[in-house]
Amino acid sequence: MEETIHQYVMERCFELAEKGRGKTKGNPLVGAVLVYQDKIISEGFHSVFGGDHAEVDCLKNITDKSILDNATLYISLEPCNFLGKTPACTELIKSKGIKKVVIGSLDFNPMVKGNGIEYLVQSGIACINLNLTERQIALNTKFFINQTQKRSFFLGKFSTSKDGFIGNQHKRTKITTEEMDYFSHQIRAESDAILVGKNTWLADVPRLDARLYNDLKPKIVILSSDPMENIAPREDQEIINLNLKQDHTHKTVKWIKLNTLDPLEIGEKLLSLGLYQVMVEGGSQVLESFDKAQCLDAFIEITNDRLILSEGVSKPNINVVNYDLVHQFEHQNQSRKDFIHKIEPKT
Ligand code: AOF
Ligand code: ZN
Repeated sequence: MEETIHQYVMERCFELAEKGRGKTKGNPLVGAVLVYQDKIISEGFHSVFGGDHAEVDCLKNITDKSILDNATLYISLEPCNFLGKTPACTELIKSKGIKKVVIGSLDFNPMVKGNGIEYLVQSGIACINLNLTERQIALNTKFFINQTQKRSFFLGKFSTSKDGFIGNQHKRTKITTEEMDYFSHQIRAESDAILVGKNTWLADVPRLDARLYNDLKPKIVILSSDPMENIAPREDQEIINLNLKQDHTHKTVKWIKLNTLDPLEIGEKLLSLGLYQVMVEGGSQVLESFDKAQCLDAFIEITNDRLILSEGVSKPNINVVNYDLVHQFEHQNQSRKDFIHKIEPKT
């Protein structure tokens, strides 16, 4: 009976966590619920990067402190126990006098992972871990990759004609309609940067912003072995050229030298720059290199089923058996398929 209640309330925590999607940057999606005498009396979630954690949001409305002694706090993720951008949630839980906590799973962040629960137990607070690790990874895939692989989460995107071409060699071809581009711009807006290879950049110096969705300007990352010259600085959008020779800054353009253009090294560098999610928009060779290195964490394929190009640059040859198709929809003769790389939950 108690187990059923735990699962039921935890389901609500996961539902609440979803409300923060797209807004928490490098932080996880987390939901929390306070139960007193078999009733939910307060709810909270992590709604913005740098803002209140789910527990804080949930507990801040409780004015009658006497009930906390007999209440149970459910959190989709183990509470943090360090001072980050916000104070430790374990301290808050202890100081509020809560005696029982149920969590969905441990935190993937090595600074927390198990320490939060250990601290609570040592403080005399009863803790139950429902061990919903796979569910946690599905909810917080980006956070999981950032924390366990110490690199950016890479989300690929390409648009193709019905016969499998993404465009011409030196000029960009319009494949999708603006209505479909709106959804792509939404993902750009939720990404910290957009990465392209040198050829894609030179083909038509794309704007790489999210204008159809909002005014956000994700950073632009361009890959090239030799440092690129003649990159025109953009006043409101930083451009980073990852290359093998030069570190340099000029206005809003940064050249950063790497030892290799291996996706793993790229991912480590970009995460260290605070780029948690990076959209990889091409071309095909770049997407294939990320796939080969097991660094293409997800990708979106949009096909215009009315367009036949007959020649041009072929769509990337991605090893699809390594991915799960998680979502698809059609809009005006175009179909979009969302894939996520399969993950072994060895946390
Ligand atoms: C929680 N509840 O709602 C979240 C947690 O810099 P800070 O202070 O925001 O801390 C970020 C870390 O805290 C993050 O890496 C993760 O380990 C944890 N996130 N923890 O107890 C929350 N968002
Ligand atoms: Zn916290």
